[in-house]
Amino acid sequence: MKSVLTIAGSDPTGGAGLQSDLKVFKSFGIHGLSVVSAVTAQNTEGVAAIFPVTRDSLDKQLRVLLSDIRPEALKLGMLYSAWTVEVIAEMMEVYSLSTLVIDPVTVSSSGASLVEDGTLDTMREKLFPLSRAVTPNIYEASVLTGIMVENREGMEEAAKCLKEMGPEIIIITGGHLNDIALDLYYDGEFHAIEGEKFKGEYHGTGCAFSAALTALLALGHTPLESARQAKEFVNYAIKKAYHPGKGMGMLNI
Ligand code: PXL
Repeated sequence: MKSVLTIAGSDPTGGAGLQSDLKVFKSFGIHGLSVVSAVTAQNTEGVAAIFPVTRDSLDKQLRVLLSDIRPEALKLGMLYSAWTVEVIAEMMEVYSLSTLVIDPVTVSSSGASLVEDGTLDTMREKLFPLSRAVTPNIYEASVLTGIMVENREGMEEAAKCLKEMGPEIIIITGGHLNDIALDLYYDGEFHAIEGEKFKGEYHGTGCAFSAALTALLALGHTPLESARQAKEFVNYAIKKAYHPGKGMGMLNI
């Protein structure tokens, strides 16, 4: 069985973060490895607090794990602190890791900031050039590029700008666009991945998309095929979503 590693925050609701990533990996028949970057205190109504791990903790978690198991692919979710980027870049080199998928998490669906100042800049500079894919939503694409992404033209402009930062492919997920449901895939050529438009906010859709993409790449699918299947996976999970708490719905993974 292939192994895939997520470096992400802990979400006690199980709807996002490493808990969600592990469920997604399992759905694709992949053994999930997880290293915690930060612990959040949250429920379905919102994020109450974030407790980043120490640099020593992240470093040790990774070294001990990677000296034993070699993951087929690596997914980055909420990193929180800027120094996490340096630790991860070093580990990629020391353990010759490839197939890096970056979900450049900035805010939670409930609106809480999930990064410290400077983390995204460092990530763009040090990790984008090493990455196979970066999967921002329209807000994250706007923050990373300074281009206000509100429609297809904006997505195209931002995708080109992001690709110049080094990743092999960019997928801008358009779930938050006003009236269309469009993910834009760009590898030098554009491919529109269209889908159904769902009403309401579902917790962890970005995490699930990116985790599914990582699993599919690890299984050897082409990036475009992986992106298409990952979108179908998330759409199905949204259709079957449920409400275990008072707030946002949970994807059915
Ligand atoms: O959906 C982004 C996200 C990622 N990681 C963690 C989160 C969230 C959103 O709340 O809590 C740990």
